Amino acid sequence: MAVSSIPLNDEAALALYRELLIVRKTEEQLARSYAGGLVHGACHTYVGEEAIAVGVCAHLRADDAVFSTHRGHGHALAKGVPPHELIAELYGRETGCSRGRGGSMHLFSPEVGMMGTSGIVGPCILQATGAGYSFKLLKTDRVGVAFFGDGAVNNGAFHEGINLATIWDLPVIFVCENNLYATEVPFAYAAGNQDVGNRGPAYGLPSVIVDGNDVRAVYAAAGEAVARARAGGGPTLIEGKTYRTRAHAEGMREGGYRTQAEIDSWKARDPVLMHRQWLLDEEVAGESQVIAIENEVQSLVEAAAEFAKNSPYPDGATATQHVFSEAHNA
Ligand SMILES: Cc1ncc(C[n+]2csc(CCOP(=O)(O)OP(=O)(O)O)c2C)c(N)n1
Ligand SMILES: [Mg+2]
Repeated sequence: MAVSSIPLNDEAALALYRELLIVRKTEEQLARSYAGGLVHGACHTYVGEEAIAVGVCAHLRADDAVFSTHRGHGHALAKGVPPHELIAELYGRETGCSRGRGGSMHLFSPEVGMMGTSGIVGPCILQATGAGYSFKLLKTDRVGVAFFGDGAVNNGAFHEGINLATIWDLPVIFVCENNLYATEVPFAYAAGNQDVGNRGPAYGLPSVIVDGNDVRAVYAAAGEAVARARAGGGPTLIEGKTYRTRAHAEGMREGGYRTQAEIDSWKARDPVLMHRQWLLDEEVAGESQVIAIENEVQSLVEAAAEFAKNSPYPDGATATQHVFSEAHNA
């Protein structure tokens, strides 16, 4: 999605709401589908964190490159993968964005600049740096974006990628989604410094901490970072403080490592509901207009799930196709 650049006008604010809903409703559909046995493989939902992908990707074009994580459905959707291609991929169908061969953690759609979700924590930081390097060599104004969790920031990839991007002034946005846990390990245990967005001065790049549940805050910070990168001003590190309100992955236990009170306190700051309330309070839209968007997105996602369910599985005889490039096979 590319709604516009800053400042946020009414049309863009409504477009952000629609995109938040697309991510939320698709994730809720996938959670139901997982429980119903339709999803093959793991399914890490992004519920509670939608404002980060939506606020960042609103500034991106199809020729910008996003590199993502194991929790990447929101990144793919916000970057422009349609819900029916995403759901079909998780159902293992030929109509999925990776032709049913990849599943949740191998979502690829180069046409819209979605350069992959990944089951490996960390490499997306280096891949985005590499994309930024090529964009700079090619003298374009394209940008590379890495989304990664708090679980990636004490990995060597973080240090190496951010340092290289800084010394070479690469057009890269590093977006840390700090949801306070890496699976069941609290960031409070894993890091001596509870902030990631204050590491910038140590590396020499601009860095900022934002409320990752506030789509307008993310939108503003990302708008500045993307504009700087396009203008040759180099990389930015953005930390969004957020929380996943579902289990680490569908089917996993919820209790034990975090309290219900903590989960509830974050649910009270739901990014979708917060933006909805802001639209109403600021009279950007009336209740009926907001409900119309909700109904439209609901129908879109239901139709996407239906499309996926009715799509064929790949033909077994084609198992070796679309795995390596055709040129490689020759
Ligand atoms: C290199 C590597 N080490 C360990 C794992 C196992 N693993 C899968 S998800 C995860 C936690 C990631 O936490 P974070 O980066 O904070 O993302 P979140 O799940 O919170 O969105 C780990 C350790 C992995 N996938 N890759
Ligand atoms: Mg985390």
